[in-house]
Amino acid sequence: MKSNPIDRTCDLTQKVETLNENEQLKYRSDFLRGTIATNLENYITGGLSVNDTLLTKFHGIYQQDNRDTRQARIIRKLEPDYQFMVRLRIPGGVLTVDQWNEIDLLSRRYSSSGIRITTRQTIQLHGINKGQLKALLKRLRLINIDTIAACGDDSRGVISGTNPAKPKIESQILKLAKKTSERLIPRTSAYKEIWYDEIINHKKMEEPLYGKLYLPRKFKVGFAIPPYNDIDVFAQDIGFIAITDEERLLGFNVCVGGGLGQLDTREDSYPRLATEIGFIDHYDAPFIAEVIMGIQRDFGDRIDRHRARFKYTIDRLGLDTFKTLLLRRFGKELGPARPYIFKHNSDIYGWTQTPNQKWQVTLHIQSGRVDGSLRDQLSAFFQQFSGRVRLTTNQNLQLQNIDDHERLEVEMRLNDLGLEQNITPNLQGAHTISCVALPTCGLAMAEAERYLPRFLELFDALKNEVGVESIPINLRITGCPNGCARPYVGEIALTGRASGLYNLYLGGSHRGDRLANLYRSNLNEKQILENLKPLLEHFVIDRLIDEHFGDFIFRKKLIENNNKFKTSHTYQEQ
Ligand code: SRM
Ligand code: SF4
Repeated sequence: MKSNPIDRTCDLTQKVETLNENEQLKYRSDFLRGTIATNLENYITGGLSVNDTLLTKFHGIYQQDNRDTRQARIIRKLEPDYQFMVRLRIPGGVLTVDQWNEIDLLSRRYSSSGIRITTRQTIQLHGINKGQLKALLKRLRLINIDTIAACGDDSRGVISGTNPAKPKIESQILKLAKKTSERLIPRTSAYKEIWYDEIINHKKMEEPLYGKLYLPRKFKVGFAIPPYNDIDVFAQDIGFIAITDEERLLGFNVCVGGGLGQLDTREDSYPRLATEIGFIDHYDAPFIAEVIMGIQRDFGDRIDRHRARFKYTIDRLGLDTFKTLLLRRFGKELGPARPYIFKHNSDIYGWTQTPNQKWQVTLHIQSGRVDGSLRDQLSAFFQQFSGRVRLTTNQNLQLQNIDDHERLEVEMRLNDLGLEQNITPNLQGAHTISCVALPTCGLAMAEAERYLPRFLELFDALKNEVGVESIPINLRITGCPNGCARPYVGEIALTGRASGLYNLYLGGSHRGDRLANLYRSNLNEKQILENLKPLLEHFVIDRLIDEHFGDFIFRKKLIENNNKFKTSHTYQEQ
């Protein structure tokens, strides 16, 4: 018989006063209600109370302010230009055309900057006014989309990868991703009460899985289908790597304890690749995810919030203790991890035919931003498209399920609408992602999305000058060390330190299975390019056949391995 994952080893509620402020807030919040409903009706301010801004995250809503106007408003003694970012929950990133069309309409009505596809294959809408939040969420409900747990100390959007050679397996895994998401999200009826105005008797136990404290921190689950590591499976709290034969999904290798966020100011803060712990049958994935999340719920650090992510719990407990807990709660041993190969962690570009005679194509969307003329072009295209839409974790849009007889027409319409450069994008652009950063992200120290076009142009020019323009290099740019564009699994990464200054990381693998290391700190644009140039020149001369830049940096030991992470996932030279 399976053990009960809710079976706790410690009763945290006894010592809630000793926990950090976020924990105490959650505990007192009446299952995430706080005073959100009342504060939404307060039109004197465009914002919410500090506590409510923390609680609305669990509802998928972030209070932000426009940082471009922040200083000027302080001088004029005005309150910040409060606005909200709403993150949708779309497990596996698949949308119908009708859903896309409605989101497009909603973005025109409510968002200040279009649609933003995120690195966890969902959509964010920025710049929503407080008074419009309810209307937006009610409209989303009509297309079966909610925003619950898109943020907060809970199970975030469950992501799932692609493999056009195995469409049946891809669909099976998509279903598992949705099932896992359903199983792991909070159950509180606060969401329906606050956003849909439903009256619900909430006297019963509202959170059988989470309890009053929810998780110590965010928790991320993802499914990858080799040979593609498009989702960066080793960056997940739980990563499932599909093990398949030609036809069937056999099961998953389970990886635990990945996470990328770090603080440059704390020695005990580090990115960590997930550790492979064994093999499970495919139908066990949602249950083991619940069990592992339960271990994090019960053993995660609720005093030091920065050390609360699961990666630190694993390192603090030790892998053996973790495995013992897992065995006790899961009820059976995992099998030995099975072999697989990852080729790369980017998206697949160009037209691809699947064995069931359908076509798919990836539209590259720079930084995932769909606004202005691009939104109009896509809107015109989707008026007559009968396939399905898939968001990718590299911030792109995939058009799937295109019938053989429709392919030519779809291609011609994309070309007519001027979308051909999205199908065959600039090579380096197609391997570059950036986070949102300024002006909406409250944690940004430097530009990322808005800086990307300029840096890309300079980097492309450098690659041309050196003669490596035909080699894709995974480049990731973030506005701070938090790692939202997964910089530490890129081959080259810039992480923001201050306006115009970045840390330069090098040496991640093209497959996302080795961390990049810090090469130089606090570089301006000129210094970044000056540092990269000799390394690229060296690469041209000493490169092995088909070797990628990150592997070259690593093989030649051109960078010191200064990662503080601990993991048993070791890089195998291929
Ligand atoms: Fe992230 C916080 C944007 C994926 C690590 N992230 C934020 C916030 C909400 C800033 C905040 O807390 O106030 C950013 C909102 C910016 C804005 O204006 O929209 C933000 N993160 C994003 C997105 C939109 C980046 C993008 O350009 O696409 C991604 C949304 C994902 C989603 O749809 O759910 C996004 N964030 C990630 C990833 C990548 C991933 O999950 O695959 C990571 C690294 C993996 C990880 O979690 O370790 C990531 N975000 C963080 C962290 C650092 C967490 C940590 O362990 O220290 C923060 C800060 C925090 O949580 O305190 C953060
Ligand atoms: Fe904001 Fe930093 Fe995440 Fe970029 S990496 S979105 S700057 S928190």
